Amino acid sequence: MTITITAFERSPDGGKGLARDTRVRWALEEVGQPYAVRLVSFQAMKEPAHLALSPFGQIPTYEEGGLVLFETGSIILHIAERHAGLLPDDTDARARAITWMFAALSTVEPPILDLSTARILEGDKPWNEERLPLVRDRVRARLKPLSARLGDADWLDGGFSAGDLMMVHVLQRLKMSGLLNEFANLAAYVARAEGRPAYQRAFAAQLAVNAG
Ligand code: GTB
Repeated sequence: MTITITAFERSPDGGKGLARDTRVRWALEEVGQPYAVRLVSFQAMKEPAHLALSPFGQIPTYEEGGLVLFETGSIILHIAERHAGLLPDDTDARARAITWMFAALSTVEPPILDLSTARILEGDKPWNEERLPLVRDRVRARLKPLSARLGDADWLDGGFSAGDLMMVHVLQRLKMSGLLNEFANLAAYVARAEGRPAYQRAFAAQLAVNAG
């Protein structure tokens, strides 16, 4: 059955791979599933046809036969559960990998999003200079234990999993901030994941849409 995802017609990052369709493209590449992409404009995302797929008017969405999903956590879990390559066979190891997906989305990503908001949307506010260091410290408060847990391992729990995919895509958003480089093993972890052929294919596919 054909898989169709949606992505920005033109991503605000100009093809750095930070928009969330990249993590879904990456998951599909890891499991070797072909997919089609429907590009949507910011205006079309808020119109009824897209709102029927994504109640919040966001990308990415995922369609497969009669199934429609939104939320990258759900989409990637769906992909990982149906195709080999992103979750271990052992049930306990599988549960731990899924736990890392949730950790990425509900514990690590929120302060990183706060930092993006503080830098991009609130940069001109008179209180921003005072607030920014506090927001950066809240990101560090997540990176420090993550770095300690990863230690010198390649991946968070055994082999590469959907948990690593999600965590790496969340961490990539920190590159411009300099915070990732404060934790050498996390910077190396992100670079290691970016070296995966599946990531390279996903990155190139989104760049082909957004470059130029
Ligand atoms: N929780 C949802 C999920 O994980 O699927 C969040 C989805 C989401 O935030 N989608 C964004 C969106 O559609 C695009 S990815 N925004 C439009 C809207 O809400 O109206 C977020 C994103 C956008 C741009 C960059 N960038 O340019 O660097 C990075 C990330």
